[in-house]
Amino acid sequence: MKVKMILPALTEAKSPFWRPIKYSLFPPLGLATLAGYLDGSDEVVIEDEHVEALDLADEPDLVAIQVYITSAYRAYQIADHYRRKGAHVCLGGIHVTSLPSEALRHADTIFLGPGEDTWPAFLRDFRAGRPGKVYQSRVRTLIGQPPARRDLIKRHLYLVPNSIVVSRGCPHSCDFCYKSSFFHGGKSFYTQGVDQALAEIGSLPGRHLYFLDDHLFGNPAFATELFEGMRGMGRLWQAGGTVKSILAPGLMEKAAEAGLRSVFIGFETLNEENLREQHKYHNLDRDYHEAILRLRDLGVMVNASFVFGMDGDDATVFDRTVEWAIEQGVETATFHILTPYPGTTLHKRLAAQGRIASTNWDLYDTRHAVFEPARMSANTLEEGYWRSYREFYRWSSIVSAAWAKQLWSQRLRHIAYAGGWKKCEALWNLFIRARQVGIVAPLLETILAGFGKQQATTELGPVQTGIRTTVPACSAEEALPADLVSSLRTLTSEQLLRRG
Ligand code: B12
Ligand code: SF4
Repeated sequence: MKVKMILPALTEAKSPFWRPIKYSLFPPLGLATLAGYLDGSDEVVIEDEHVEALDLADEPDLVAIQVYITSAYRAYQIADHYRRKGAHVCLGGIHVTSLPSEALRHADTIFLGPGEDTWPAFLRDFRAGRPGKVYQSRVRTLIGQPPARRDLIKRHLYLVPNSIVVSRGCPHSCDFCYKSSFFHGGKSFYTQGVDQALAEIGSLPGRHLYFLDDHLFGNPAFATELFEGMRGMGRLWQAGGTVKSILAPGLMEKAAEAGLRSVFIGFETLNEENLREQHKYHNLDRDYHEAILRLRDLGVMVNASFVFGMDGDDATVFDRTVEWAIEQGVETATFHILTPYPGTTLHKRLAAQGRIASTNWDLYDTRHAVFEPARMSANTLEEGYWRSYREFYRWSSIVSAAWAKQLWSQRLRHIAYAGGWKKCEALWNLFIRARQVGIVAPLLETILAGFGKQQATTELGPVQTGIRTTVPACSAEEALPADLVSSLRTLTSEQLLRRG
């Protein structure tokens, strides 16, 4: 059987003029995971429109398309095309799960929720000549799943080919998050077995890994065992977590020892009223400042994530948030406009209040105000969002934030991180258009490894002291080039993760 798997791209990712690096970061891991369930005799290809032109002239028997909200229209166009050609078209992913009736108009079969149980069930039915119309995931487990078909991924087209997911979902339920709607009907947080996860990590080439888990630290027992197993593997990695998990005693120390280099943290807002409104209770009464200092002491960088437009926000929120992040010496920040994804609690609330202003899914990219904010206009929200990025990444802000640190080495490193990111966006664009991203990646990896050795030295002392006390200020010159490269890798891959 000829099977074609497609990750369609949103328009911005295909621009002939400007291609943000974020679309060339991670391969389509979800599709590679599903490909693991196909037979050895099946002929399968994965095409990711973010990094390559689709071959629409082929004649597959079965087409599987992953649909995100911002690529939904393109996904439907491709689906219609293949249905006209007589292929059996399957649509799945987050947007399909949110709006099944919309997706059904363009598919022979749709899949709701994660695909580990439904996709193999469908394949059996399809081969038996009786494919169903709708498959709803109910059995949620990663134990014993076949390995993802990473051999189908064109690694050279990605800057971070080693993305990995060892858990699914999250133990929390914030109103704006896709989690509750996507995992509806079954478990909403579960992990692989530790041995299975370590085996997958061990199978990945190079040193750098990016955990795309919603909350890698969400199950502390699992995380602790995983980090203990990773110690000594020589990996350098990045992940996402909550303020609560960062403050949890002992966990970050183990993560840092295992090679953690940066964490994406959902601070979301500095306003308690907002946290309550969004049911983000795990951030309430947490000392954000302490979390940042804790990571700094461990030599782990912070990518602070903020959401603007919650009901407690007025037009002053932007400057206050940016100032706070600068004062805290945060290396990088990711800002988002609150976006009511269909299926979320937030969407239900705003719809009931008649405040949804647009259902053009292309605008649901966290850069547009698609609802009516409570205490400012939509224009003010969008302008404030863009201003926040400009202000945070001004040279004067970068220098001020760097000065929140005590040592010259830390300050210079900070300047290299933030400055490098801004300067190198244009450079990355060139690499992408020349299809050279993969050539750069191993080079970065090599230099990153150099930085890793230096980091390992700091770990000889008490973990808590980290870079702050064990890297002398005069070693800054040595640290800079590798740091800069490390930061490029970190920043580019972190900037727009999750709601970015
Ligand atoms: C990595 C990532 C990215 C990467 C790359 C994505 C990629 N290559 O797949 C980058 C940085 C490019 C990115 C960009 C964006 N992202 Co993003 N991203 C993620 C992240 C963190 C992980 C995705 C992942 O790999 N998951 C792990 C794999 C194994 O699972 P999976 O892909 O979901 O696949 C499983 C199921 O969905 C299902 N499935 C999927 N497709 C199909 C198809 C069939 C036929 C079947 C049977 C099953 C099936 O089966 C798979 C196995 O279980 C998610 C958060 C999350 N946890 O999902 C956000 C997330 C998907 N991103 C999101 C958003 C908003 C964006 C952006 C709009 C951000 C922006 N402002 O630009 C862009 C636009 C993306 C686009 N092309 O349209 C939202 C999506 C919201 C929505 N309702 O669609 C999420 C959920 C973050 C959030 N919490 O809000 N993203
Ligand atoms: S926003 Fe983060 S903490 Fe909240 S439910 Fe989603 S993944 Fe979990």
